[in-house]
Amino acid sequence: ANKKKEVAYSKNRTSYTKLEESEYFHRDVYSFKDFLLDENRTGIIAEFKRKSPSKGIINDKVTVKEVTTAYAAAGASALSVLTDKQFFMGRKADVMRARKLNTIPVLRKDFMIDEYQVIEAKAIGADIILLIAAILTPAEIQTMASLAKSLGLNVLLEVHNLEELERSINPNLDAIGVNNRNLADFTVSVETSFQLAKHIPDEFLKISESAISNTEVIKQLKQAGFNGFLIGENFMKEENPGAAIREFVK
Ligand code: IGP
Repeated sequence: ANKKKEVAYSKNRTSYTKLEESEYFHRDVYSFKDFLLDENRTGIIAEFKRKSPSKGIINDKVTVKEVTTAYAAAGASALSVLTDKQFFMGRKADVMRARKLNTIPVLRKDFMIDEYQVIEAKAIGADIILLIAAILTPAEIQTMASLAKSLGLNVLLEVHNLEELERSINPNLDAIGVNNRNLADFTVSVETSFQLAKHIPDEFLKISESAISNTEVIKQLKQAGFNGFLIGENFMKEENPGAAIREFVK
């Protein structure tokens, strides 16, 4: 068994070293906070998402280049790019491309379950990682968040309810995202954000995620203390997501 462990370790070591050789691994990441609180930006974290489990194909005709550069030009504070292949038709190459073409923070959107993926996120050019409370233990969140911080990455913790929030919160997190989509049945309600807002301590950035489709809701979310608004489908469902965000923020 020891031998096996050793082999696994040296295998990991080799692949970690590969990641550390990436041109992006040693870059300084953008501060999520600086871009979210920048008065000249919108607070919108605009998502590139081809497909989702709830909607199926949303848009597989557009390119990372045309969409992310249009999002950034329209004043998005950050980009969210899916790297999960199975459910979202995402790729790690999409994050690399978004990184190369833009000068705002990029969130690697995926189901992160181990430290390798955190190091990988840095290596592909991400600035922010997502940790989902519903699929991680508090200890895993703690370990992955502190590794992310040691690499200079920003950490966004996603919660769906008060119980997840209370058990998962720790000082290595930068932002707390309230997901308005119930992962068990895919139903959505922005009420989730309004209910949880007051329970998020002030030292964390507050993000509302999913099912945001008009600027009136954003106004109300801002009043409730939210700094960021993660929006995917509302833009991606259009033939031209760049035109959609321009119209949205006009
Ligand atoms: C965006 P919407 O409803 O605007 O497309 O939602 C984003 O919040 C959603 O894609 C999301 C997600 C996730 C996807 C939130 N948390 C976790 C994958 C994994």
